[in-house]
Amino acid sequence: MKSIDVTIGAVLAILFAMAVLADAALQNPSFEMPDNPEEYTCDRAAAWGRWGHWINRETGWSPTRSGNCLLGYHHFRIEEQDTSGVYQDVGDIPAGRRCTFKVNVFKDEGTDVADVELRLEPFNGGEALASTHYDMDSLPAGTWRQLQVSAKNDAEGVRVLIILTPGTSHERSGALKFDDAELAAN
Ligand SMILES: [Ca+2]
Repeated sequence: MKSIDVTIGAVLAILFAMAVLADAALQNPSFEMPDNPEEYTCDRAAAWGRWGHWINRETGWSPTRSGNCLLGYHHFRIEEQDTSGVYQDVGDIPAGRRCTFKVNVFKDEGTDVADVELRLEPFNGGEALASTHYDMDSLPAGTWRQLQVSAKNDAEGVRVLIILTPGTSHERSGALKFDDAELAAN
């Protein structure tokens, strides 16, 4: 009987490990860690790539959703037409999993960003697997709202992206805050 107990214990341990794996690990999902560990106020978040303008890790903006830091899109400062964004590659997801990427956004009153896109791409980038678009009318001001996008990955791993398109007028207003990203793969 003892060996059966051991076997059952081993099976339970494996099932537990599989349940943990179902929650794929995004690194630095709350943007608490600076890219440069010796510079607390570093405006790049560790483990996240970025492009474009004024999408910065902020250590002094409030409210955060958790911790002390968030990702701030300084829309009111942007003069260019092109997008800004951040992304992260997650390698340890077997092909064929249903991947769901979520992040929380907080819209400041009067923000006129043209589009917030959550996107999934293959690991290391490529043609989008799925995109979800949010315009400003769909986001309430002054409160946190969770955004999400889902797709099955055709090959191992996935890339998650947040993509921001500035407003069409030359006078851009407001800002967006992002915090508490998560990725599940089932
Ligand atoms: Ca945070």
